[in-house]
Amino acid sequence: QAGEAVPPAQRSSWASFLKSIASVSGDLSSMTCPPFILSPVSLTEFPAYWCEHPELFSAIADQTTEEQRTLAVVKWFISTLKGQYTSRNESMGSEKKPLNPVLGELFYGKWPDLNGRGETQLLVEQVSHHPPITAYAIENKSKGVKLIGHNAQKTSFSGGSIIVKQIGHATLTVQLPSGGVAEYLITLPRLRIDGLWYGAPYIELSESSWIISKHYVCSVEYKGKGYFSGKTHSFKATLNPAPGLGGSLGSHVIEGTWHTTSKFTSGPKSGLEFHNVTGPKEEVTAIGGQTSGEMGDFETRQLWKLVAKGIREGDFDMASREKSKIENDQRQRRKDELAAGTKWPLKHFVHVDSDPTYEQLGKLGKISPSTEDMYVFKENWPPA
Ligand code: HCR
Repeated sequence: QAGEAVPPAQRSSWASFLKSIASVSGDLSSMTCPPFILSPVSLTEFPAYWCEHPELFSAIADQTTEEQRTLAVVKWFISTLKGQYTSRNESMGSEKKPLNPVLGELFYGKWPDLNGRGETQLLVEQVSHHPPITAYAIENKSKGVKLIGHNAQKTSFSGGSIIVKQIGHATLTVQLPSGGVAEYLITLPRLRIDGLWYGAPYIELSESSWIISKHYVCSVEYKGKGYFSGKTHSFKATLNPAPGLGGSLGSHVIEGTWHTTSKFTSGPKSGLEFHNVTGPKEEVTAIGGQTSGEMGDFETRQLWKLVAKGIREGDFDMASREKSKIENDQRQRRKDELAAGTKWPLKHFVHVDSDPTYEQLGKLGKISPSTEDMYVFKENWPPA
């Protein structure tokens, strides 16, 4: 039944929200939603999902051949999808609308060194507000593995679902014992948000994404219920040596469901398990980014503290009052900058119009668009 999962008092505002998304497409982030669908977590915290399995991230550095390293990158990538796309359903009952970060919002975190895997650090900065763009750097310095990326979303409405095209990409680099660096270009899947009619949104992934290095081209195709395996959250990863590199590099096909397990279905390891995320995950520890170790006013959990408290405790008047204070402060800052002819300075990233790694590796997978902008990490954190 329509609105079944919506608290009765919020059904009419949910219906108006659905009507408005059908007509306003592009950016959902600033739309007003009924309280039941609000999440107390800002989008700047989402890049932490890339490292819910820090041991898989660090294991990339422990591989000795290109083939093993590529398989380790694909295994880490597939293992991040459960957190990225289903964790709000698990923790909050359905997909929710995250807090819309302000320009310059920051989030710092880490995963500790356990069992010799080394510490992994996370840094996130909101580098644009309109449209919302989030840049991140995740690094395990002792292992020499680093992920730099940014993401934005373009939304549209089709057949009762919200379609989210992810814009942006990530590059994973690994320092090799030989002194060289292996680079992997990672592109992002398309999302379909279903279940809106009932007020219980959830995500299914569609189309494909790529992981490309100069040795391997891996496409990951996503399908939901009723396609290749008939199961929700299905994927099929096909790894082939880059053009001209056949020889000693093997091809592999891996199939399964990204929120549970998968196995090799073709190639030398056929029949063996590939990934398994049915066990526990490891949440990031948020840390203060200031030299004193404290959180500054622009750090996510400090900035949104009272709004998040209001949402968690059901005090939506407080949440909305505190949110308006943040928004008014932002409006004033933009006005002042305009009057002074200045621009908000990014703290950790520099925007550039094109990314040579994306262009060169992207050609191997024939990905589109053929060029994308990027946010170069200034490598200025943590302070020495
Ligand atoms: C689309 C989405 C905001 C963006 C979120 C992204 C794409 C952000 C980057 C992460 O790496 C992966 C990721 C996961 C989320 O699933 C995705 C969010 C899901 C919903 C949210 C919309 C802006 C909110 C729509 C409101 C609905 C729930 C009614």
